[in-house]
Amino acid sequence: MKANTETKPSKPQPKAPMPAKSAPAVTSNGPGNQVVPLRKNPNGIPDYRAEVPNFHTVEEWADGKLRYTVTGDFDAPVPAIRESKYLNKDQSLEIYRYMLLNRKMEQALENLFKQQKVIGGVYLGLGQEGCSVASAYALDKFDWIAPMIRNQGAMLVRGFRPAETMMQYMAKVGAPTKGRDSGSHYGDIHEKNCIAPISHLGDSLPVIAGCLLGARIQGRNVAGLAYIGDGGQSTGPCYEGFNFAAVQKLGVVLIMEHNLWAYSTPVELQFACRDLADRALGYGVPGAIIDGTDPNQVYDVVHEACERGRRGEGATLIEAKMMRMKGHAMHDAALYVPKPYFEYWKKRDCMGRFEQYLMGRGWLTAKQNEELIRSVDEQINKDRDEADASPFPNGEDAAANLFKNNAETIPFKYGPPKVKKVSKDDKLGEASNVSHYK
Ligand SMILES: Cc1ncc(C[n+]2csc(CCOP(=O)(O)OP(=O)(O)O)c2C)c(N)n1
Ligand SMILES: [Mg+2]
Repeated sequence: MKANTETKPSKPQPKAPMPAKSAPAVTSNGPGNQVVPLRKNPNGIPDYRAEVPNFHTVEEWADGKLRYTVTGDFDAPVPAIRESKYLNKDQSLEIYRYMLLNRKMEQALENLFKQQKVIGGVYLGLGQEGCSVASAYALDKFDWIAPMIRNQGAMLVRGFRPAETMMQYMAKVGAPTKGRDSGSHYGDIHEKNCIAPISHLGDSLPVIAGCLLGARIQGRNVAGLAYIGDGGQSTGPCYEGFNFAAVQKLGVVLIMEHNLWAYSTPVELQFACRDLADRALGYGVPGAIIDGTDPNQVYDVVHEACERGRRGEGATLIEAKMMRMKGHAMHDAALYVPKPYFEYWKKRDCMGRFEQYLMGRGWLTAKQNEELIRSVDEQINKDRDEADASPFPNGEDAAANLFKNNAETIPFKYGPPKVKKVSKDDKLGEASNVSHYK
């Protein structure tokens, strides 16, 4: 497709196209899967992808109206996904099952929305399931997670049942917030170490950094997986929170989910650097670029980043490139997204690619796959019926349990604080009272 050369000069110009690199000529997923050599981007950031797409969104003004067109090679062959260095057969199949559960739960949510049984909007992670699931799968029980709206798969891995998520969207009494909040605004700080997202983009970064600092004060370095979109990464709180984690060498693993759109804003109008992972240089932490539709890449890179975090070696910034395959939420038909994008990314759908990989390795037969899909369908139907049958909360309970009882002590998760006592007579005064939490 041709670039629009008449873009208004007053508008931001599209970034210089990435060097056109043809995709490696490998399409097999069988044993002896290809080893695509690891690339580095021009700033030296490792790029684990098997291909580097070279497309761009271009603004076009016609009859006083703005619309987007695209440039680039949309017909590039689809490369096979990478082998995982760590995942065995059972783990890979478990990830695949969670991905199926994620996709089918969202299909059920979409239907519930259309039946007007959902209170508020529904935000879908279609196309991003592999990233959500495989990244959360790299966490240990004692680690933390700060999900965003499209990470319902991560919540499943963390232990929320599909019925709980559906009840949450339907504001039912059985929901994690017992019908007091809707949508994705739920978490669990007691068992699942999951920070509830709020609407304000970026604000979970200072919170997860604080959690990890708390853990360190209690004598333990843990990993904390946080997600932010290509839009949300531009916010002040995202910078402040992640910078703090970088400075304190906290194990925050930040996945920037680069899905090409922030609501209706294309990434070309969102940030001026070539790759979001380049931001790692500014923060002073290791960075990596991964294909968000390849669960093996996602798992391996997040796993290694979490291990670093647990060793007390600090934060990591990972950019996962993929595509938001629906509108921002159910109310948004995404008509502003040029069609070639959908066609290109549909061919790279994480579900199909992972299914093919598992079959190619002989880890999943067609019959086992059918059985797996049937069992996931069954579970989703059962959970949906449970959610549907759950009552709405009683009006008189609306204010119950909204605030923490001040007299209640919050138990330490990892042990009593290990802090140095500083003598009042210390000549250095305030400065020496500052513990640097190393
Ligand atoms: C601080 C802040 N600014 C604006 C918004 C409104 N808003 C909600 S979602 C969204 C787009 C988010 O895009 P992105 O971060 O790329 O995530 P995606 O939806 O693509 O997953 C915007 C602008 C918000 N919630 N918070
Ligand atoms: Mg986005």
